[in-house]
Formats: sequence, C-alpha cells, structure tokens
Amino acid sequence: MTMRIAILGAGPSGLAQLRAFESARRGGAEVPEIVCFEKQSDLGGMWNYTWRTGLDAYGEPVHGSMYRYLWSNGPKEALEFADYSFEEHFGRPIASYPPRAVLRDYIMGRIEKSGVRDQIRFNMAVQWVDYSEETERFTVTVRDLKKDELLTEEFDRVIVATGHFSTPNAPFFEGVDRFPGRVLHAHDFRDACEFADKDLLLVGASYSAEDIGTQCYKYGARSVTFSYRSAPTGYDWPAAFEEKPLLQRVEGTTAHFIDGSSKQVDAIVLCTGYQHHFPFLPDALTLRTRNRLYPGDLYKGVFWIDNPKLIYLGMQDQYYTFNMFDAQAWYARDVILGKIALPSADAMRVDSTAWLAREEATTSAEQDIDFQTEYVRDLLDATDYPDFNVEAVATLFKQWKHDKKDDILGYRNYSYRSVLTGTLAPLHHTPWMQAMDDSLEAFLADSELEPQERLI
Ligand code: FAD
Ligand code: NA7
Repeated sequence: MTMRIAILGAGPSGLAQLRAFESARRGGAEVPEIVCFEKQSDLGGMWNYTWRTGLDAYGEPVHGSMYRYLWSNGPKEALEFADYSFEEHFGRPIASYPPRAVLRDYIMGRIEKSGVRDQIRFNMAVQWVDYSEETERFTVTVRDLKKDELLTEEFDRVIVATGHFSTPNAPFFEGVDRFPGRVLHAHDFRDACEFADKDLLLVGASYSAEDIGTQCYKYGARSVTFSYRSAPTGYDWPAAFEEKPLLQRVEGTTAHFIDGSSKQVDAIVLCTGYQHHFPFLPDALTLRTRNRLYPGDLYKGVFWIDNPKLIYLGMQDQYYTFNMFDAQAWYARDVILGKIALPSADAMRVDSTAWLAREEATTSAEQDIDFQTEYVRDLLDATDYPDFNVEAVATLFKQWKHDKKDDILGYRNYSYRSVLTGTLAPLHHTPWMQAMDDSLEAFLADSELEPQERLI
C-alpha cells in the first residue's frame, strides 16, 4: 500500500513540504501520496491578504493577520528560496524590501512552476487528527467548507504546517472593557488609515508593535505610544513616538502606566503576540510552547519526539522564514523516504534538550541570529536542498538589525546582496515613508537609482 501523507496548511511551510517531495520525485524517487488540506481558497498562508476579521465566510477563524500596506520587515535576500531566486522569478533584480503582494507572487511562482497545486485541497478545514496505536495510522477529519460536509481519511504521516501567528494572545488590562475607543489585537488590524489623526497606544514591543506603529504614523496617526513589558524597542523614534513601561489600567481615554505616568489615547492595539494553537489535535500530540527559537519536544525542531510520524514545520520564532521552512521540509522528507534514520526517543530528547539549553544561553539578538543560523546549517548539511551560504545570510540579518537601529523609519530604503546570485539589489524608486502604493505594479516600476554597498 502506498504511504499517505497529510500536510495541514498551504502556507510557506506546507508548500515547502510539497516542493521537497516534488523535487525528490523529479530526481527519480518514489514518493508517497500527498494530500495538503488548506482552509483558505488559495495558497500562500499568511501572505494572502483578507479584509475579513473574526470568522471567515464559513464560520472558521480567519487565519490572516497581515494588513494593508504591509512591506517585508526583513530583507528579501534573507528569506530567498535556494532553489528559486528572486531574479529567476521576476526576471531581473528587485529592491530588498518588497510589499506583501510581491512576496506572495514569489511564493506562488515557485509552486506554479513545480506543478504541485493539484495536491492541495482548498476550502478544507482540518477539524481533528487522531492516531491509532493499533493501525499506526492517523485519522484526519476535515470539513469541506463549500459543501459543509465532514470527511475522514487515513494517513501514515501528518505534517502540521498551520502557522502560529493567527491566534491572538490578548491580555486583559483593567478598564479596557470600558475604553470608549477602538480596542483590537494586531491580528485584526487591517488599515492604518483608520487611525489617521489619532493618538494610538500599542501594547507590546516586538515586530507587530514597531511595524503597526510605523505604518499608522506613515498614514497619518498623530502620535504612537508603545507600552513594553520587558524592555523598550530601543529604536531612535521621532518625536511623535513615545515608549512607556507596562500599561497598568485604563480610565476613560487615559492610559496609566506602571511608572505612574499617563497618556490620553484614542485607540489601543494589543501587539502582544500569538499563541501556538492546535484545536484539531489531541493532548498527546499537541505542541505547547511560547514563541521561541527552539520549541521543546521536537527533534531537529520538527519531529514530535513522542511520535515522530507527526511533524511540525515552522513552529519556531523566526529570523529565517522561507529558507528555514525549506530546510525543515527537505529534512522531514528524507526521514520519511528512509534516507535519514531517526535515533531513539531518548537520543532525540537529549539532542533537543541540548539545543534548548543553547537557546536559553543566548543573550543578544546577534547570538539569536547565530543560533538559528546553526540550526538551519545543521538541517541543510543533511539533505540535497541546494546549499546556500547561510552564514552570509546571518551577516545580512546582523546588517538589518544595525540598519533598523540606524533608522527605524528608513531601513527599508537600504539594499542587500543576494547570497545566491551575488547581485546587490537596486534601490527602490521611492523612499518607504513616501511609498503609499503597495501594489506589485507600483513596486516593480523601474528604478533609476544605483544601489550602494554598505558594511556594518
Ligand atoms: P502560515 O503562513 O500562517 O500558513 C499556515 C496555513 O495553514 C494557512 O494557509 C492557513 O489557512 C492554514 N491553516 C491553518 N489552520 C488550518 C486548518 N485547521 N485546516 C486547514 N488549513 C489550516 N515573515 C517574513 O519572512 N517576512 C515578513 O515580513 C513577515 N511579516 C509578517 C507579518 C505578520 C503580520 C505576520 C503575522 C507574520 C509575518 N511573517 C513574516 C512571518 C510569516 O508567518 C511567515 O513568513 C510564513 O507565512 C509562515 O508560514 P507558515 O506556512 O508556517 O504559516
Ligand atoms: P512577538 O514577537 O511574539 O512579541 C510579542 C510582544 O508582546 C512582546 O513584546 C511581548 O513582550 C509582548 N507581550 C506579550 N504578552 C504581554 C502582556 N501580557 N503584556 C504586555 N506585553 C506582552 O509577536 P509579534 O506579534 O510582535 O510578532 C509576531 C510575528 O508577526 C513576527 O513574525 C512578525 O514578523 C509579525 P515580552 O518581550 O515577552 O515581555
């Protein structure tokens, strides 16, 4: 009987897995039957923009957390697929910080080229996964959203690629329930124009806070206040921005902070991160973790140690994204195809614990970057995924960190060199703060500007 594999989710991680098997098939390997279940009507995962918030047209939780005018928050050279460069896709070099539609186009391009779309069943929401010790198979129950029917099928492996930036972590602050303005989580943020001329409070000090804050400022917010729990963002913000310690309570439109200071605000956005949430998994198979570089209980960051027939992709906090998902998917593929043998459960646990300890010992962003670089390198060395200079990508990330520190509103104007093609990206034709049109067409309009090499 042919082995059957279920991939849950057709975002960058699930697509990486489809691509990995397709590459093996093209190389002459016999590959299992693969079914990818995706609850949205198209592929691309988070990179599909949706105007919806709350529930989708079928009553399922809306997956999308991306918003209008979202531009990549890291250089595209750091996430480039090693088997499909940006230059190959666009036919020429493009600037380093593309808007969402451009990255989505790139993701789609590789998939259309590899012809794996027909392995994806769209509008299929996974409801439940069970494992039978007796048959050693998984039962996957999905709802066909269009027909409103439940379907159940059996699989030998399940690959969870449902992402982890969709289910809000939304803490309660005293008085927030009586706040007269808008209160929302970053997951439901869609259009910065809504907050033009407003004084905005963003709780949180990580990627969502800094990006939604800069977006809102770009589109006309009067002021942006960040409230941090552990540490301020530390960027050199212009005068309209302010960093405050943790929000203590809200009275009317006044936000009070734990240092005794207060501020009048018109709207509150909780940029307080997301929960790993797998409502379709039984307890024994559920990954429980905060957002970190090395979630526990996973060997090589992917295999569920208690039952390595269950695989999780992309569950890490991410410097690396698309290329790390590829490295994971190629590794998972080779284990499934029997090219790589897994050690005993005890050995897997010892290995995972050692990585966890190393992660916990890091004390700076640079060390975090090095840590994830070593993780990706470890995966890359074991498979035939096209080798790329991941250490050079680490340098790009450090440059990016440096550039953000240098100019938090202007770092997207810089260009970086592709480690695949060696090309230094052209500068974008319009500085990011003035680039209001985030369409693919506007972004790809020709640029006259010459790139400039920079060093840290
Ligand atoms: P996702 O992209 O989230 O895809 C998961 C897929 O699983 C989705 O298609 C979803 O519909 C599907 N799914 C979920 N549950 C079910 C179910 N029950 N049944 C069936 N299907 C299901 N990364 C970058 O590299 N650069 C950026 O600039 C960047 N910006 C970001 C901005 C925001 C606001 C967010 C939230 C994330 C950003 N990221 C960025 C990270 C981003 O999450 C990754 O780039 C990437 O999308 C993760 O891929 P994934 O496939 O693991 O998850
Ligand atoms: P992150 O990076 O997980 O950050 C979550 C932030 O929320 C972080 O600053 C946390 O502070 C803060 N947080 C969490 N809980 C609380 C409470 N209870 N009170 C105050 N602050 C809190 O999530 P993001 O949404 O920023 O980024 C996720 C992805 O989306 C990322 O890939 C981006 O590219 C887009 P802490 O430091 O833990 O004290």
